[in-house]
Amino acid sequence: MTTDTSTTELDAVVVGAGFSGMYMLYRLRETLGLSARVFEAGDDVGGTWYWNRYPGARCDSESYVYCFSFDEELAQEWTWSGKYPEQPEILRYLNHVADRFELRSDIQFETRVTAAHYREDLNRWEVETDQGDRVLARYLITAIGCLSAGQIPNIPGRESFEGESYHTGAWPHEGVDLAGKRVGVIGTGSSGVQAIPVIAQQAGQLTVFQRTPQYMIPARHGSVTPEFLEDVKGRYDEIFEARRWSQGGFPYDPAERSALEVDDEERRAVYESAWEQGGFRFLQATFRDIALDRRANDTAAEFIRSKIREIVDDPETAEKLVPRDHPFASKRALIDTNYYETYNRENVELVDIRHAPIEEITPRGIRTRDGEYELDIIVFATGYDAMTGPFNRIDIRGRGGAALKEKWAEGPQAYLGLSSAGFPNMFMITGPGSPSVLSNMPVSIEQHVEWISDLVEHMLEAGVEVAEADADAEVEWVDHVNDVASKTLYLLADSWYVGANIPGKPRVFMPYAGGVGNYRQKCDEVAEAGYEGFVLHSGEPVAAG
Ligand code: N01
Repeated sequence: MTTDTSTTELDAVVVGAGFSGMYMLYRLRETLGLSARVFEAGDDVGGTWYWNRYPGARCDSESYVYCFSFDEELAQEWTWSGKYPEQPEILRYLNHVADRFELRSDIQFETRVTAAHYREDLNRWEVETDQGDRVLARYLITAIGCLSAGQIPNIPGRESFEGESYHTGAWPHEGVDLAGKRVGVIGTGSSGVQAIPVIAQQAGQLTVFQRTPQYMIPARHGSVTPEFLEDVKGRYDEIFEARRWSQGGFPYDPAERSALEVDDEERRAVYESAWEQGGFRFLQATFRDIALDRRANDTAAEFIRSKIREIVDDPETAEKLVPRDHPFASKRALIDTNYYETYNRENVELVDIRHAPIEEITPRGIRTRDGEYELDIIVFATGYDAMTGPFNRIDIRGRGGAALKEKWAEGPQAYLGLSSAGFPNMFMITGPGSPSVLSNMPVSIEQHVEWISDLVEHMLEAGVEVAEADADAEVEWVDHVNDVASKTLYLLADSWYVGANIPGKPRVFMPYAGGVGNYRQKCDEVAEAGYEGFVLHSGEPVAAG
């Protein structure tokens, strides 16, 4: 890249206008008084919640905790209508945030960042977009999400299909008319299990192509009462503080007992109660060792298997739905509404593609080893090239022109998931090696935005030009991330956490499983020790060329 007269100079470029990019902009502008521009590919704010408009899309975190906490008035004035926030409501919330803090004036929409090269001669990032923008900025902050690079499997014949096809993460904004149609859904992860029960109600016939049966916990979705909202709003300080220091970013009382220290009757009663309450409590507030000890996990898994057999009328279909090949929650725990019940409908068929794999997509539908299924619409609920995929879509180059994609070819390398050695002044919100996707996202996002903002403030006050992760500190952190993961059950599943869903992706566990509270403490200690593990350069640019 070269610098010419049309180059804009700014303090910071932020990539993405979801939860993280919006709050980062607010901090850069309002707290630090810096000039910043956010580049956003969509034509409005919202990130994940702008793109994911598939039927049934909503968040698995309860609404009263799936929100910002940085502004008390914002927290008090917003009223959620449901126990879980539905996609349109989250999008309304994020639009409200954009309006309230007048963020749009510094967000450039319909603009995708294509390249960001670090100019060592200037100590600046040179950022290019698909709209021809060229910006020089001191700080480059990625707010690109962990699950924004959609993945459609390369099934032979895909282009030949004569019907309509959609990925859940790029759902048409005007909606899709499913009435009376023969719809096929490939994929039964979080997106699929939310979409399937709703599609079943709308479509003429629904065929679900399932590769791996999953464990699901009922959401018990419903509306929230004014009394409930009044109660939580009155306790928001306490709730938000509990979120910050928790394992997963939820204010639930952590479980203290082992699943193995109680008898069968008591254990079942604990699971029944959590099953009735619904949601992530089943994982986080029943027994402390479900995610850590295989025998403890087996008790939860067996409980869920028994529920599947109770709910699903046809024993053969129930057995196809029963997960056996991985521990509960070693893939992302799934929260559902009438998922298993949906298979009792006359218009729904479950196809086990582990047993009879998809061989091709034909002009008329999907052909598995056992036969052809004729379809009008195919829905790809097939997930994402998670965590590293969004980075790989941008040509990011650091010192010496080194490409981030190449540095991460064997797995992401980042100190605290915030910064990667050789990429000075580039900060990643919820980058790999941080709790991110294992947590209630707004909690992790706020922690990162505030930590980055504090670091930038420190740099400005101390006359530090460049902050960069130290290579040794990075290696140590990545080793720690791997070590913590090895003590969990996550490595026992083929999940997107380990990149197993992307052919050729190295098998590396990408998020940090040590918990939101422990991680926050580590980040705070690093800051208090003068940003230990970072190299801080002062003064003039360090190199020319
Ligand atoms: O994607 P996934 P997702 N042939 O990767 C199957 C977040 N999220 O979009 O398990 C056939 O989980 C794949 O099968 P298998 C959340 O963090 C949150 O559903 O790999 N099938 C699987 O069934 C979540 O974890 C919310 O064997 C193929 C499915 O497609 C993450 O986003 C809502 C296949 C993909 O599941 C991703 O969820 C939605 C192939 N070639 C998403 N390739 C909420 O908070 C993949 N599959 C509610």
